[in-house]
Amino acid sequence: MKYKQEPIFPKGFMWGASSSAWQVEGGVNEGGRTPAIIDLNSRKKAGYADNSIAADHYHHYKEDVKLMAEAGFSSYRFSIAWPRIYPDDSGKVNQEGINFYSSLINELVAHDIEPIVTLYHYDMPVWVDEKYNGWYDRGIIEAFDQFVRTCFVEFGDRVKYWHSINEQNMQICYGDWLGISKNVETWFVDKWKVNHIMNLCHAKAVIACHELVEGGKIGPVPGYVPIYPYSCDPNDQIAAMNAEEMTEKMWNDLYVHRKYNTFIRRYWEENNIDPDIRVGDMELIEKAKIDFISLNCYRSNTAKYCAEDTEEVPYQLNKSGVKGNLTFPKVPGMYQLVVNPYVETNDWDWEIDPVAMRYMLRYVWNHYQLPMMITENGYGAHESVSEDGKVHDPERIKFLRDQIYQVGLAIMDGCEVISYNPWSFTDLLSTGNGMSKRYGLVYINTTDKDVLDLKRIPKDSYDWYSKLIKSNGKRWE
Ligand code: BGP
Repeated sequence: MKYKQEPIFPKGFMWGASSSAWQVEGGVNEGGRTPAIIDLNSRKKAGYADNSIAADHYHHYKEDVKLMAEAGFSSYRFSIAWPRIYPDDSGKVNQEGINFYSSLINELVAHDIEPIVTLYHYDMPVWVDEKYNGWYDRGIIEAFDQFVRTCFVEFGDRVKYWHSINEQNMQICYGDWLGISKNVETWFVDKWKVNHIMNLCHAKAVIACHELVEGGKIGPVPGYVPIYPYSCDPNDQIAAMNAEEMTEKMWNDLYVHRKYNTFIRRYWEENNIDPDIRVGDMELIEKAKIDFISLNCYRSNTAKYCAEDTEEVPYQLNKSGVKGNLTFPKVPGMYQLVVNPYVETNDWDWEIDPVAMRYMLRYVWNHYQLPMMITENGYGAHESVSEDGKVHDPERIKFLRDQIYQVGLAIMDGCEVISYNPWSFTDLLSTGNGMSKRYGLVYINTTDKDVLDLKRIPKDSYDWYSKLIKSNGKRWE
């Protein structure tokens, strides 16, 4: 539908940006923090910088919050590093870790910025990984519960918006890349047990939040990639639905309806998969009623029919940042992903598709009727400082303008969206590309090879975004 007026964002809409602890903080050996499984991810997988310094937010958080405030932020979505709170197996809380986050939260509150906190964004303490074999052993459920309860008690007086687990679906779909699978060979079966344990952790967090945080609200953060059928061939439509089920819908159904949907149960039966659901598990999940759904959305995908006798092809993400290095998966009998001729792509072959944002919000609203926030959305690029000492990022401005406009249209369509937090506030480590793939509204002067002065340089997109949000979504120029 075309509206007679520009989109109107509701009063009180929260505008901010997003980060995660291991990607932004640095200071990995400071304040009593011990190693996390993700610490070496970037260097190990592709030779980029690790997170020992990252954007050094650990030492610059006051300066960073000041920049957020100057831009007019009303929210900031970040995560708490589990190994800063429980650095070892002793069961003793690390006061220095509590102090760090408490101080960051105070700083935000003092500047009228709503803290939106994610409890788990890939940084499982190594001691938990060693003791419980990561997410494979049910022992992790109690350890996770202890961690989240501590966070609710320590920060719940000031933090009212919480997230359980970041992109559980992506961690399961890309277990190897995100460091949670222990054995690639058996992951096809193992992942459903791991996923079930994660669901139990999510459920515990939801229940504990409602118990311990007065007025606290909590939701999941699925990584969402809207999927279109390649054509009006009915088989392509079914393929798109299959892809949707296997990469995102079954998770969202579980969070909202608090039971596994029939599609995934039939899939397990057909493939002789036992997700190890024990007595009492589903009762626990049933109690975990979420308050909203947060969505990380960067791109869209397109699915096509894939015959049973097709040879299976695994998904290979483009890790080089040179266009043309992504291999779409083929899942025989289910779906294959293909190039969408209607959309552009970035250097990592990610589709640039603003309409997907409106489509996703409409889809999720239609299915679940829960308030939504955008917790990630952004434009990753190779960037450097220009001769004039500034960072000009017109492509990011275009990307954000187009995407936010579609958020506005979805709101006009009747969707309840409460907050928009693009990835990322400052440049920070990319999951697979270190500092080579930058997303920030603020440039961080450092590179994968050399640690420079870490100066904060607001990019052109920072100024543009600031004007837009100070007008509550009215100034688009
Ligand atoms: C999301 C993750 C973030 C972030 C982002 C961008 O899936 O939640 O942690 O990294 O993707 O991805 P990348 O850094 O690989 O470009």
